[in-house]
Amino acid sequence: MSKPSGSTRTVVKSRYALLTPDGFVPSRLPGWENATIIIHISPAMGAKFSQLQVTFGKNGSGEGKTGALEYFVYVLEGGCSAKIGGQKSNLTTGSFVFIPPGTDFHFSGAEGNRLLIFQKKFEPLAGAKVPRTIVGHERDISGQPFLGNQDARLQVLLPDDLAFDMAVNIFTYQPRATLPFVETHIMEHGLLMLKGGGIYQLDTETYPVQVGDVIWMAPYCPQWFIATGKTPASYIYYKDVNRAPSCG
Ligand code: UGY
Ligand code: MN
Repeated sequence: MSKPSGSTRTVVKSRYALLTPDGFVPSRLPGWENATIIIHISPAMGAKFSQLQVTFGKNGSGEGKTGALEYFVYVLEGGCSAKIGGQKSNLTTGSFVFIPPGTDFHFSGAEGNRLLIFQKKFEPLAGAKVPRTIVGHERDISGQPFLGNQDARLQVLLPDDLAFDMAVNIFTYQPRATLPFVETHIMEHGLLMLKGGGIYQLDTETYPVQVGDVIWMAPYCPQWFIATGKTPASYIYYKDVNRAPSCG
């Protein structure tokens, strides 16, 4: 008799993970009230950053201080009010906020509104100022052809400035467009599929991916993507950038 086992597309390996919504289990976090929090990626799996998804319930809110961390908050769905270091903003789907270390924050949203948050320990750069709070919207950032490919476009949400040690980009692929080569690099990634679907190659394996799926790629995890649906595919992803490797 074959051994009984549950069914999921989730795979967790030492150098990458594909996490699918069927397996998500909520956590409660201090400072967040009436909100369901899924911790997608964290140092517990070997990453050097965290990726979280927040879904507000009725009168949902979240507040705290970033401390040694920097946060990148992206509005996945719905409106949201933010107060960052005393500055108030109204956010809509596609808005984003970069919150520097040592900054007070407060978010509130209507029931069902969703946020994606990347958190990383900020590594200062000698001689450079600590980046300030940024509030922006993806619609104001044009997609540039990736390595000359008009069908694979990258929106770079944070400034290309050495003072920043994280990048967050949205990559949009027309049907059949691909990453041009199998990338293998020191930077790690946290990724959420926003639209469409495709096949992700992680190390030597390939996996079908769809909206809501999460991928963690450790440094040097070979990676490649092809959009396989009839409509464009897009994903938002985090990347650590602009700092020399630590040599012990
Ligand atoms: O920025 C990147 O490394 C990006 N091209 N990687 C990816 O989409 N997996
Ligand atoms: Mn990459």
